[in-house]
Amino acid sequence: IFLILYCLLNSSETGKPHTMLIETSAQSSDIKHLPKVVQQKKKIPKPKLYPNSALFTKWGDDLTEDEQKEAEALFRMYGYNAFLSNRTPLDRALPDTRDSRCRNVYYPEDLPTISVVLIYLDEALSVIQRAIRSIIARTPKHLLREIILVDDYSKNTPQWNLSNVTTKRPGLIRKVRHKRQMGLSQSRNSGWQVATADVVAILDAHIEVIEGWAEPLLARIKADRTVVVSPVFDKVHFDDLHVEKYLSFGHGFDWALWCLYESFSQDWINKGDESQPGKSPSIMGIFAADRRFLGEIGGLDGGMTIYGGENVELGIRVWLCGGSIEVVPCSRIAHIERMHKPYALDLSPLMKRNALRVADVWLDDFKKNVLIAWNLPLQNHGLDIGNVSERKQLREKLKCKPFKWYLENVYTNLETWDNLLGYGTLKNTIYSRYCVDQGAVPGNIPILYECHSQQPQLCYYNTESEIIIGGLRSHKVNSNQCLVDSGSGSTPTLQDCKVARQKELHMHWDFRQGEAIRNKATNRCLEIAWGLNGYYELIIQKCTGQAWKIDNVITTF
Ligand SMILES: *[C@@H]1O[C@H](CO)[C@@H](O)[C@H](O)[C@H]1NC(C)=O
Ligand SMILES: *[C@@H]1O[C@H](CO)[C@@H](O)[C@H](O)[C@H]1NC(C)=O
Ligand SMILES: [Mn+2]
Repeated sequence: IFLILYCLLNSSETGKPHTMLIETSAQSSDIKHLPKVVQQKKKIPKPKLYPNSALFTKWGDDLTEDEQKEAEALFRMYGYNAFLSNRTPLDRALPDTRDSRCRNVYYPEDLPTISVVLIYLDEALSVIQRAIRSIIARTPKHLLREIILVDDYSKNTPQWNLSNVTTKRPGLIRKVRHKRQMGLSQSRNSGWQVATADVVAILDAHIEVIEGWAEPLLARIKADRTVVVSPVFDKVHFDDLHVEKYLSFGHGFDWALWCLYESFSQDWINKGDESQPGKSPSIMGIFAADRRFLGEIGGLDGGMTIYGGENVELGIRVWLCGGSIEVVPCSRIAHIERMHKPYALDLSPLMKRNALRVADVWLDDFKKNVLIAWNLPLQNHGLDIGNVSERKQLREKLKCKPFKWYLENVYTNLETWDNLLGYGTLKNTIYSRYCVDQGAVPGNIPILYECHSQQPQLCYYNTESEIIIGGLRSHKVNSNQCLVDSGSGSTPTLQDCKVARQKELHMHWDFRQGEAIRNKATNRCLEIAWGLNGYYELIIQKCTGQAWKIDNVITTF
């Protein structure tokens, strides 16, 4: 089976669906839950001061009230359990989440040297210290040139005492601090600029590397300097900091450019060796590359602001401009999945702006798919995407391939959305305050509902005369919901479009902007009628001449 999983965890933050957790039942016995620092004695339960805080759902039963206050305050600041981190050994042991085959690989002594860049904004000191400790302890000494800390203008920069982590290797740690917040892209560039080793690994600072993480990355880059590689991230739970093994996936995205994990190619699966690197359409943001090659292809797009899209931009550019991307399962990094990120409560506006920038520079005719995914008009969306002329020049200078090549050769799972005629909310002209909406989920009865223009109300009309309701999926393996007239009764239904096509349900509609929506098979119309409950209802009936409008028209229909 082919899996697609969104990578951002909490939907309140992003408006995106939840990520499924990827549990590996086969290997879960490998994973030792680390001893909890806070002793769990069975006593009279302490009163919970924060019953609604995610931090205390599964953790912290035995904390005193003062401890709860401290832990909650730190959690709000960092999005993870900094209270526990401060009380956990910096050199704690981690489960070895590698495939057993990885442990027997022989790597030559003369691998390229590595500079490790840790970028951060408002990160707990003990978390950064633990990252540094793990890198020093688990990277061959003769290969580790330096660790570069890039502080993107954190609000509370602690007076750092790094003596616990650096005693034996003076000069190993270098610091860069931005004078104002410049975002993920610029942070990565700042680290790259001061790096001196053959290879640069750019990581988040809320990570711990797992034994043997560097060698497989360095070996791939030594074999081919144009390969940009990513380790596999295992999940560190934000509350009790235990490590959960994740399966190896490729890194992809949807047309809004939200990141997601997806299965490697059938070729990779057929090899039957999960320790082998797999080709990936994109990267998540944690990666290693030949330092000079990364410079030659233009580093990260410095015009990106704060958060989002920069990883997809790099992924597309690497593929189009002469390189490739691989995820290397033998290289593993335990990464804290924060409950919330320090950049903004709602990441969507940041993401949208950067996504439009990627679309403008790289996507050619497929730029419209990004606009459709964000439900923006094709002309004059009115958002400021900054100056992209330098990035367009870069694309010319590097003689990069057209985006179509990427869709045909690299990311073949993306649906190209060629057949769309119109998109957006669908409103009846006699009562345009209400929109067609997919209705209750689970369920398959579309309704009329107060307009909010979120995914449940996004509708599409295409050249097959299908009406899709409730969002449009970006990947060929996924399916949309099509409006169907069951032929009797007055209730409209939604059916999986692929199934509806197979079963030849009545799913084809004559529709022109500002006119009736009439089923080709039954000749009945989608209309609204005053219901017994005192509201307008969405129904199918003998046509009475009602008209509909969809927000955006791609091709006149
Ligand atoms: C690091 O060292 C300082 C003193 O140099 C000490 O106060 C602090 O607790 C140490 N941090 C950890 C996490 O061990
Ligand atoms: C965009 O940047 C280029 C150089 O990078 C500059 O020549 C051009 O004037 C800028 N355009 C605008 C509108 O600022
Ligand atoms: Mn992270």
